Amino acid sequence: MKTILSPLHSLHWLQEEFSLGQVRACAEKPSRVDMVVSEIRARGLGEIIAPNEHPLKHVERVHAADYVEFLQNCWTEWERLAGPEVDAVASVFCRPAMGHRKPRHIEGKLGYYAADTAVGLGRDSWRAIRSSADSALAGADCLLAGERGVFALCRPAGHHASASMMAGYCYINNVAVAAQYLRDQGCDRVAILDVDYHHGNGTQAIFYERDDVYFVSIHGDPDDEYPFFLGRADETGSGAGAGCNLNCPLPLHTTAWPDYRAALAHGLDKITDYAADVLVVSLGVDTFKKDPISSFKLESADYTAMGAMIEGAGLPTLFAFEGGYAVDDLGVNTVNVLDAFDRAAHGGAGQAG
Ligand code: OKP
Ligand code: ZN
Repeated sequence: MKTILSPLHSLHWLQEEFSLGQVRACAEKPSRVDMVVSEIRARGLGEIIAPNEHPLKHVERVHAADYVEFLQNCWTEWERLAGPEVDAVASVFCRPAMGHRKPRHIEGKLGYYAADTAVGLGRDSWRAIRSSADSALAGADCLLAGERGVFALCRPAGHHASASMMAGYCYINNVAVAAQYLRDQGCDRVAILDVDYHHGNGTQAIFYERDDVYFVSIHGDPDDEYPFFLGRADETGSGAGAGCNLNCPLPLHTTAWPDYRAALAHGLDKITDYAADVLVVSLGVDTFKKDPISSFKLESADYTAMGAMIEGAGLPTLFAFEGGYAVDDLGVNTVNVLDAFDRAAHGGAGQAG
């Protein structure tokens, strides 16, 4: 399987995040990608190529133009105010009781577009953000060219970002952009499977009222876990999208492979019933037992089983990287999914590369 990766990802690195009342080192860092790259090379998964730049109009099919403009220009306005050393981070937030008028001041604009403090923008963050979306789009191009499976090693991640909102390390929703692009290029029905530990609230919100994109997310129960405000089982879609959203919240601390596997089998059955043309997977491996910010109990070998199960859906599949913060095990767990998919797709033989 081919991997799409932009070297520009490392331009985005927020050193600190605010959690439980304290500033601490950010779990989301460039070395996450380095670990995955080493494992791809060590296992000979396939070639790693940089994405070509795609027109921003594809991003604007799912994100509001004013939001995309904000992501591009935030730093220039922020630097004038806060200087060149400090990342732009929101410290006020636009709650429903305040209406939703966009202010002129950059501090206010940050609060208008951000859902939390885990989405700072540094000097060159935009270049990394755009390159991450380009990786997803280039991955979609591979499916359109007839490839069975492809891996977009996206960083930053995307699944918490919605049309006009950045949240939880996510700015552009890479998977949503790719899914919309696949629709625009002629795929009639797209399924998205989100196996990241956190609910894909952004992806859900973008497609909630649509029946041309079916969304499944398996995640820590949002009653007890980020993103807290979306991801319940009773959120099933609305309007034309009624019945096209499936949330499988699972309990924190006790969820290991047998329960996870049952939820995944159910989600894949629903995707099969939906009769999608293509599958896009939000591939987060923060379900791992040693993940520092998560509470599921998956083992490294479980990711091999996961990859084979996903292949069993029989669909052209774009994997896009999301979370996973147990850095030492990140490469093995991620490549276990991809390599198992490849082996199942090729009838037991790994692809040379
Ligand atoms: C991104 B992805 C911590 C608050 C949560 C944000 C987590 C974002 C996870 N007290 N911080 O889905 O892996
Ligand atoms: Zn996550």
